[in-house]
Amino acid sequence: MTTEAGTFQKTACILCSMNCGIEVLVEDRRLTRVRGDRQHPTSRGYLCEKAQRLDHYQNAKDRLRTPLRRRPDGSFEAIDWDTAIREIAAKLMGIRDTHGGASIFYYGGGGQGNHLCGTYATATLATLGAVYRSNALAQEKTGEFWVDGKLFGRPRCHTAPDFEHAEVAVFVGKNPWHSHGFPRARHVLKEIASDPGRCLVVIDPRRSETARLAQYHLAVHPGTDAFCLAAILGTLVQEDLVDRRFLAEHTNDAEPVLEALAEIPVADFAKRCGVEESLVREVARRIARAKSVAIQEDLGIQQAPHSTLDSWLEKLVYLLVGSFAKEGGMNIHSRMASLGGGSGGGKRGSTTPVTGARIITGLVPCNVIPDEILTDHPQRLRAMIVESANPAHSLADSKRFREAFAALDCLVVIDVALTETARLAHYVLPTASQFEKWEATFFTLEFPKNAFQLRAPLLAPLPGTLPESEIHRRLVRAMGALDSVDLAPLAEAARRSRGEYAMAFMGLIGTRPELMALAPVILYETLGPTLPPGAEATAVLWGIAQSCFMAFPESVQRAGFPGADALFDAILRERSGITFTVDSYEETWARLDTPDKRIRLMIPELMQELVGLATEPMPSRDERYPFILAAGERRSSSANTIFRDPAWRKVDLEGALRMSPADAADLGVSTGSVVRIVTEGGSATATVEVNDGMRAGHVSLPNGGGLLYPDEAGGERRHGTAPNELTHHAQRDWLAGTPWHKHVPARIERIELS
Ligand SMILES: Nc1nc2c(c(=O)[nH]1)N[C@H]1C(S)=C(S)[C@@H](COP(=O)(O)OP(=O)(O)OC[C@H]3O[C@@H](n4cnc5c(=O)[nH]c(N)nc54)[C@H](O)[C@@H]3O)O[C@H]1N2
Ligand SMILES: Nc1nc2c(c(=O)[nH]1)N[C@H]1C(S)=C(S)[C@@H](COP(=O)(O)OP(=O)(O)OC[C@H]3O[C@@H](n4cnc5c(=O)[nH]c(N)nc54)[C@H](O)[C@@H]3O)O[C@H]1N2
Ligand code: SF4
Ligand SMILES: [Mo]
Repeated sequence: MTTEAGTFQKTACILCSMNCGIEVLVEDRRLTRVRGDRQHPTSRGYLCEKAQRLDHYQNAKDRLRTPLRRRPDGSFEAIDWDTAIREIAAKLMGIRDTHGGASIFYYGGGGQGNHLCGTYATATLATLGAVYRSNALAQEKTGEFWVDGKLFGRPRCHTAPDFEHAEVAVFVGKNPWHSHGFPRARHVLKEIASDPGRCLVVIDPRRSETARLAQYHLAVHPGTDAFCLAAILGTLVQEDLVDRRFLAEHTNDAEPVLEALAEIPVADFAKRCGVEESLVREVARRIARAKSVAIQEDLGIQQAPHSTLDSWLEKLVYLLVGSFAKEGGMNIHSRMASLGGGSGGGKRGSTTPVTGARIITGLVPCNVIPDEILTDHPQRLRAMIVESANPAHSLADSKRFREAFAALDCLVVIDVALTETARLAHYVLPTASQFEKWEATFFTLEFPKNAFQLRAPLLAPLPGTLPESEIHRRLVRAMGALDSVDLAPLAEAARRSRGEYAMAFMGLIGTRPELMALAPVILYETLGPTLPPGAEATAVLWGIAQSCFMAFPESVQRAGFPGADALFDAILRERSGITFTVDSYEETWARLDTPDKRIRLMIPELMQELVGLATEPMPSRDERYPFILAAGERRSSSANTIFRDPAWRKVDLEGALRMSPADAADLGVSTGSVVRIVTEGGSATATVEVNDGMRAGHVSLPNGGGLLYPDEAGGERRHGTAPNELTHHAQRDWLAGTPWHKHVPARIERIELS
């Protein structure tokens, strides 16, 4: 759209999983104006304040402009692309040939705004025979995915909360006012809060921005959600508020679950979690009375003790009242492509080779990665490719990750910036930014309408950088994976017609099924040239459109696409994105993946933990660490590590440690005081903010702080506190291995300024 000021181009915000549609004015390679795109199918013009700051990502001072190679003394030297690709290919093939492809680990594959790199990486991994991979999901969502798998048949039976229509909306360890997590979050929250017939329930130790809007705020003691959720469930069962008809018609194994819940000592559990029993009961009754309830859990429980158990209990709340497969409730959504990890085609067990940790949705638990490296076990990991992630900063226990990375024979990092992880690499490959290439995410998590947006580049790649699709193509070629394959007939078929191409492609895979794992590169090289100039990287979406259509034919047809090619054409054409599936609420039943299409209410692996709550000893007060630190809160001034330039922040410039007025008085500190935080994992300094939303004994640091950034004087400086200098890799869930970032025992020491 053109205005007097110039041309606005459509793309999306890359700062959180909502990927709100935006229109951007680009002037002299700067993103000078950003506004919401009203035509975007889910955000419909909605934005939060952070999107205005996207130029700090695009034009950061520490953008990489050339491949780098580490010298023996640890410094970097610039090398050209051909050298980089040749050397990396040779090095990784050498490791593969000596130790096997399983010793090469892949971490990342996309952040909040970019998932195409992970798609192309599968070809590189297949060539190397790599089988183990992970990403940030394995330090937050894998426990929940595992529970979905138990209840609904498969982890990919992931549910969407229908807050737009829910009578009661419940947030457990989730602060959507800042973190979003569903479309147009602030509008929807305000709408519910202002409607006397509806209500918001928030379970959070902190009076968060969402809790301030809520009718019911259950301010639990940190880490006691299992007691709170069990008390709500106990009330539902003991006051006979469950939907017996729903349970009889749609679930198996309800009896043992109901029996266990009938035994929950509600009063004791309410006391244990620090919430009035009457409030717990009132909330349970309100939920039971509602026509519909939708619930969202997030990091406040996923990164705290009992996290996988909490996910089960959270889901039991809506299942016991039958708020499933209906408007305003929980429904199983479609997807454009899966978010979990595949393998590179090699064989992989269900546990990791060194520590035997459970692999969920193909992802190795992040907390065990150092243990899989720092050992003399013959199957240890020896090389790593890190792409679009900053694990040396974002995973628990940065110190241990630095040790582990130093022990690798080869670490390759593909990023836009010189991150904390890139600094430890043997090779760093600079990639074009998300506004300089075709991009998309597979955060397709909505129901009953689900949307997907393919974004076109707003500007040309920064000189010296390449899109990841081209990086992986070059790596695969350098490793010779396609040397024996004649792709000319495929390219020829693509020039003739899409139909002939499909036949030729299937023919090739039919005779050589092992080539399926290289499909992204094959599509890029053969279908790519027939697409708009420079859009080769979108060729992989032709394959993805085929599998999406095969998985959800009727839903895609209801969205107006008679076949996969019509879907692909619309993806390529529509700059604001498309609604690719349309469903009725009944569809949720069809998506259940249990043999009898019934929900399996009982999860035997978690039953003992549930029953054990009643006799769990009270945590003894550890005088060394009297506080619980939530390390990584989402604020208006946090955006993972996507913004590295500290100048993007308007408030909370150094990422304050929030603390209750009572604790501040005890410690003799006030807003602006500098303190030392000491934990089992390490120590760090922070600036205090006295905040009346905090409970006594609970302190909170923002997510994403402590990044190094160039300063005016030509040096660099660390801004804020890096939360994972304080976390410890051993503090994790026994089942899913997810970390307890939100529950770090800590001591706060006043720093006397001399
Ligand atoms: N502004 C902003 N938004 C973001 C991001 C960002 O960096 N900045 N990151 C995005 C990403 S990657 C994610 S995963 C989401 C995460 O989104 P959220 O999970 O909503 O974010 P957090 O603030 O980490 O944690 C949510 C809440 O958990 C509470 N909490 C702490 N301990 C406990 C506890 O023991 N029990 C309970 N019940 N609650 C507890 C905290 O007080 C906090 O209010 O946000 C996304 N959105
Ligand atoms: N203590 C503590 N730790 C946490 C959390 C917490 O709450 N507390 N939150 C956790 C959560 S939920 C998450 S999701 C993780 C997030 O942590 P990570 O998964 O490490 O990811 P991001 O911080 O989102 O960083 C994304 C990386 O991608 C790079 N990048 C940006 N654009 C591109 C591109 O186009 N291509 C490539 N190749 N790279 C690009 C950025 O420079 C950055 O290095 O952090 C986790 N860490
Ligand atoms: S909610 Fe805010 S940060 Fe998230 S995508 Fe939308 S504008 Fe960006
Ligand atoms: Mo996340």
